[in-house]
Formats: sequence, C-alpha cells, structure tokens
Amino acid sequence: MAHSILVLNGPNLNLLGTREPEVYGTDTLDDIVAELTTFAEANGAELRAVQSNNEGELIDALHDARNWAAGVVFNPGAFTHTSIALRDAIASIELPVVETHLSNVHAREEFRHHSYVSGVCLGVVAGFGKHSYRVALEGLLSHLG
Ligand code: CA2
Repeated sequence: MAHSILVLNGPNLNLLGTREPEVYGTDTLDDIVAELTTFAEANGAELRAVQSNNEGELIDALHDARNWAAGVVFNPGAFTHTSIALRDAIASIELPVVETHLSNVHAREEFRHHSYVSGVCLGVVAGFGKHSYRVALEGLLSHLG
C-alpha cells in the first residue's frame, strides 16, 4: 500500500524563488513539491503539500495528519527557532516527522542553531537546498518500510 505523506512548509516559504537565491535557491515551492511528487510516485508514496504562514494553521495541519498520513516532512521555517507549540504538536501526533531545512542552519546566525522541534523529530536534514526534501522523504520512507 502507498504511504501517504504530508509535506508541510512554514512561514515565508511561499516566497521561495523570488529572493535570496544564494541562500534558498531559485526554485519555487511549487517546483520543489512537483519534483518531490515525481520522486514519491516512483517510490510508492503519495504526497499532500500544505504551506502556511500561520503557526496555528501548521498545528492544525499536524493534528489533521493523524487521520490520514503515515508521516510528515516538515520545514517549520523560522518557527523552528521559536515555537514550543509546534514541538508539542509534533510530540502529540505520534507520527514520524522529519525536520527539513534548505539551508545549513548551523552555518548561519547563532539564533538559527537551536531548534525547538529537533528533539521530537525522527531526524533532521539541512543544507542541501531543494534536495533536503528528497533526502528527508527517502529517510522517512525507509523508516516506514
Ligand atoms: O533553511 C530553511 O529551510 C529555513 O527553515 C528557512 C527559514 C529560516 O528562518 C530558517 O532558519 C531556515 C526562512 C524561510 C524564508 O524563505 C524565504 C524565501 C524567499 C525569500 C526570503 C526568504
């Protein structure tokens, strides 16, 4: 049976491809999701992608994932470094979540070095640009078997 996976993206990631290409690349979020969908289909998985700039909506999407998803690839954007509420949501849903970042947050400003969510995630992928999403999905699918 195909695994259903939520690909969840947080604040400002809807602007990908428009600014700061040296940090985040030139692909739009739609480009990344389209490429990831092709990879997922080739590997027996189906994706649903959600992006929100709103912390509460991200929490709602995680809660809703309990009803249909086998796991989550999640780039929480800057909420990574601020949100205990997202950490609690991830811990409460009891689904494997892979924290995913385009940039290597540890090679950037000090305030990006700490993540509130890493400790409740299955794994963390950072620094491979758009490829971080594929690596995260690959790891998640291997875990799910
Ligand atoms: O590297 C990542 O994926 C981040 O999650 C991206 C967040 C940042 O706050 C995290 O520390 C690391 C920011 C996303 C902002 O996206 C932009 C897109 C286009 C133009 C400017 C920012």
